[in-house]
Amino acid sequence: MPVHNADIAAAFDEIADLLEIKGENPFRVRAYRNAARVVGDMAEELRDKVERGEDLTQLPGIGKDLAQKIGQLVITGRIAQLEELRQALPPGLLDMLRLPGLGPKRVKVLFEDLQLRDLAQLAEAARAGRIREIKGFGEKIEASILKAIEARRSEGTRVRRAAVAPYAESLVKTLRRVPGVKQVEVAGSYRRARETIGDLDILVEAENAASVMDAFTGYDEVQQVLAKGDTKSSALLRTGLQVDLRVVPAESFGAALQYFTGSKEHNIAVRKIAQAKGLKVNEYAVMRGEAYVAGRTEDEVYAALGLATPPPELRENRGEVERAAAGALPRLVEPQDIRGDLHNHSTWSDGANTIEEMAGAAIARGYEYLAICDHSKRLTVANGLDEKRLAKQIAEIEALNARFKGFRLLKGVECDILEDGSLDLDDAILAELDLVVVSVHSKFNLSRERQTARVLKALDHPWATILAHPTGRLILEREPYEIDIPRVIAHAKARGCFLELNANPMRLDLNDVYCQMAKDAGVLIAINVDGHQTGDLANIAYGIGQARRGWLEKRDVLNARGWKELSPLLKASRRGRA
Ligand code: DGT
Ligand code: CA
Ligand code: CA
Ligand code: ZN
Repeated sequence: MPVHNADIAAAFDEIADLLEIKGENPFRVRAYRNAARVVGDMAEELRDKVERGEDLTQLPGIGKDLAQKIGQLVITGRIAQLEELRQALPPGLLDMLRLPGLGPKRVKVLFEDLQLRDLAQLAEAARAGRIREIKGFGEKIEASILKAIEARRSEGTRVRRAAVAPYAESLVKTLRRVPGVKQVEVAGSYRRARETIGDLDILVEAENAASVMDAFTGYDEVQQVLAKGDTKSSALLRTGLQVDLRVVPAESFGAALQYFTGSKEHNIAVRKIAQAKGLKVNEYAVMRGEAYVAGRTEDEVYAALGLATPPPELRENRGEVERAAAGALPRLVEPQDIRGDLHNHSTWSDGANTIEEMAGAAIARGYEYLAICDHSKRLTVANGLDEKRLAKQIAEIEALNARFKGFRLLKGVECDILEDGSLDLDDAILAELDLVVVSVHSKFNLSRERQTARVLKALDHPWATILAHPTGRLILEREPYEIDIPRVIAHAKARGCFLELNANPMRLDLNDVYCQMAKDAGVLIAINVDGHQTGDLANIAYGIGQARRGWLEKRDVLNARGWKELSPLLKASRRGRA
């Protein structure tokens, strides 16, 4: 199995963890951690360098010893030192180390004094009140350990949708190539475009199940086959992601797709409708008594129940079943509805591409407009623009615009909202722009009252146009800050501003529920990629997925409007409050 940089980085991190628990020299530990970061960030596969016999000690932070270990891992698939460390220490200690609040020193004590070797034993000891007895621990730490273990359990091992997408796509491609395969679809939360995914559910219609199962378990990212049967197999990929694969006959494919797309709550509501009609629905078919009614296609299954087919993104039992029964489902926004993007960066602040390059990428997508909204001066780490530099940028954009036909760059800024709700740049320069995106990048820990007041005040500003990433959350990494979004929505409506659905797959902020709330309040949503390089424009797909989960239709989306329609909307949002 080929060794990727991520594998090398993970091995170094694990060595660092184990050395730390053993109480080894902190400098040695840090050398491994640094190396893990350097390797993890490298674009080129080290495997290729090793195979070409290149000198790895040229890389920052990689000495002779580490270079040799990389070579060992690439060539033999193992690092002898890591194997020895694993032998010497129980593997469950690493899980303990990853609990918030437990560093290597504490794990060492728990292991040596109480002989605790994994999370199960740790939880048991905490419940029995044995942790509080240890010197330096106490009741508070005992309680927080229990809480952290519970949280880990309920969270499971979900991953962001974007981390799963490449595997979903390549698996589908691999399976479609297997001779005799008729159809392959990804079902489950992935098909519903949830922002995080627990596992992948794949359905295949094929003449010969055995060859499909062989192709699946032989897929080169599979690390461990959990089960291999005639109709179902499960495997863990190298990333730890579980994939469940089912082979179903043609007459059941639609029923299986409906069932395994879920959600469970949606399925329960659908089953009730079926029962009321004297029908039964399961993963094989819709049945009346012993008689087969439907099951070949999803449309056929829903039609048999008197329902229009709800788009997968709506299937959360949030009203879609009633609407499907009434034949009144929304026509959700689609990728081709998007006419431009209203929040992008360039090399003027922390972007990787020039304004011209960003424009080229937007034109290549068929966009009519692209707003350049670099950071403002307070964000010094991002090389934010002050009034002078912004004035220069405006001149550059105007010069570039003279060269385009059927496309325009919009002059904008992503202006920081300061702690008191005022904006980071002078009104005079803001007045020169086509739009002003405002956002919170600091003081995340204000009280709900103060954070909300801060943002409302920013929206009161005569030139504020769009509130970017309104809750500040980073999926699976940072909770949203405390803020009253229903009030923000009402305020945006009253002031005639817009809210962003940030399409960066780490953010997807606003979330689905808030998008629906904004739509119901009549506030238009800008689905923006917040691009920092040309490739980021492709992230619009993630934003569209979330928008569809939020019931948004074309008319609810600000940048689903062409420039002719958009221009007066931007102007009105400002003139109305000037
Ligand atoms: P995930 O994997 O946690 O991100 O979420 P899902 O929705 O993909 O859930 P998963 O993989 O456990 O199951 C796939 C679908 O199968 C689920 O969305 C609905 C269906 N399903 C699973 N278990 C049940 C069940 O107990 N009852 C019903 N009605 N449907 C179920
Ligand atoms: Ca799933
Ligand atoms: Ca599953
Ligand atoms: Zn931004």
